[in-house]
Amino acid sequence: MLSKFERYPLTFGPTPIEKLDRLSTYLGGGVEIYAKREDCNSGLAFGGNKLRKLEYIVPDAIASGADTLVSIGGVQSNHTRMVAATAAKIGMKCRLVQESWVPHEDAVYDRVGNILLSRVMGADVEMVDQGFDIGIRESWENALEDVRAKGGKPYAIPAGASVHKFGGLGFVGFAEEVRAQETEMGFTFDYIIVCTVTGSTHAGMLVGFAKDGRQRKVIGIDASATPEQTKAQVLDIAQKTADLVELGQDITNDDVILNEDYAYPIYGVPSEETKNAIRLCARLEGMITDPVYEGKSMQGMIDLINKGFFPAGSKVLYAHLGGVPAINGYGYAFRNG
Ligand code: 5PA
Repeated sequence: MLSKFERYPLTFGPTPIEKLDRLSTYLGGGVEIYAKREDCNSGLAFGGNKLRKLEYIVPDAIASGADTLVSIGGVQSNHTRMVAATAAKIGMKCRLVQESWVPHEDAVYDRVGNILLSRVMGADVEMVDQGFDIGIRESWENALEDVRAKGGKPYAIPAGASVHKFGGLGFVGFAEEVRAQETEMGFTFDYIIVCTVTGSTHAGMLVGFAKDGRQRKVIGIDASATPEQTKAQVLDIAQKTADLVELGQDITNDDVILNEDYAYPIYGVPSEETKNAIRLCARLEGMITDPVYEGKSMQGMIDLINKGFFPAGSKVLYAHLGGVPAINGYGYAFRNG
């Protein structure tokens, strides 16, 4: 589905699929849980889901003659870290807008984890006092203008690389990769769990898995706590991406399965249940998930298994999308383990 698009490699190649035996057994053994380790996908600053997206965006950035990648996220944005790493790798400058998307408890929140790494990689980091919003932001448009005013040539990458024209392609590739791995392993997954916020990860998967009729088996776990906006953005990106790859079938609102039950209390703040899911997975599997995204989708998957949502014998693929560096900003929450 992607052969006509140029791709700039930023990842090691196909990501491993790992069986989570101890977690599966702990949860009763009725469901087999596997994890696709997007968190281990690259040597670029700890990797993560944004690199698959950026692989299809970088050729356009280079072709545009730009000298500066400009993007936006919260203070502990994984996406902005990935843009900083990508800029370093391709020899461009990087300008990042870090908004105050999360009310935080830790004094070091704006000094550790993702933002620390972005600064080390030489990004020009601007802190902006604005709350959470996955849409197009004035602060980001101002940053683009500022780069221009200073004689630079910016290349615009929106939040999460999502509403970029090529933002959905990377995760179409994820679905194709899973299909090839399924052929090798000799079985197919019944469900795919994905954490959803700005939408292009979920949207790309929908399009990729629509090819074999599995788009409604992609279960998005909302972590935005603004699910209406997120769902609409997933649908829009999925429809545009389907056109782009010439899928040949419509993606409709009913194809977007977004579970809203685990994003509480608010974006970026883990509930007690999220923290417990992070601990459980860490203690049974040594697999670390973060308090903003993957911890919430882990909590969602565990709860859905406990509730009997997946029929006995189901094989569930948890997409581990990365994001672990942010846990450094949550030392208080985990001060006692
Ligand atoms: C993010 C996003 P989408 O934004 O494509 O829906 O992906 C959700 C997601 N898991 C899931 C991890 C680890 C993520 O980092 N992160 C954003 C960021 O700024 O880091 C875009 C919000």
